[in-house]
Amino acid sequence: MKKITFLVLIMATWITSAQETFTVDWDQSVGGDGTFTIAVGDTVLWVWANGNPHSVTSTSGTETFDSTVLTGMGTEFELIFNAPGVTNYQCNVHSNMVGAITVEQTMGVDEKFARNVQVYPNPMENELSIMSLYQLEGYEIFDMNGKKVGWGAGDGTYTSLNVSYLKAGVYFLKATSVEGLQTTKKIIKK
Ligand SMILES: [Cu+2]
Repeated sequence: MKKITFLVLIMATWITSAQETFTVDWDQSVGGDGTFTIAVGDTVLWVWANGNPHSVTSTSGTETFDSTVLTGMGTEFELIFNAPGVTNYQCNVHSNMVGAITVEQTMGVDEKFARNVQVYPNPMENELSIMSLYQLEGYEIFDMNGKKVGWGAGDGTYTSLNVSYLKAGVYFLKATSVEGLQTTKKIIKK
């Protein structure tokens, strides 16, 4: 009986530690990229990143929520996603601030990192943006032959880089999180 209790405790601890909180800087620069994939039990925390009025309002899907329109830099709206499914949401003030939260039953941390690194525009011209749900430590760019042709430090969850020096072609961008998680995305220079 004691052994079983102990096991249940370990399981409970493990499940708890797998749950994470992700912070989204919520302002007009988000554009259409407030889109993430998380696991059941994870929390999304939207933080007003400028002094304009914003809302976090569901429009369709699994969950229904509305922060109402709030004003004030640093204002927070937090939600725990406990059901698998997809929920679309928007800011009721700025029609370009939209996103979707996909909630999976279970997801390993490596997969969660990989699925939440977005690079755009792709194909790119002179600038490339990397958006990540995790804080980025840095990035590296490799050409088709595996030669490293660019690298730099990450800038939190939103990193913007100048890629004007790259010739037209196919490249691979390797992103590394502060925790050491890595993922590689194919990028194309026009
Ligand atoms: Cu807004």
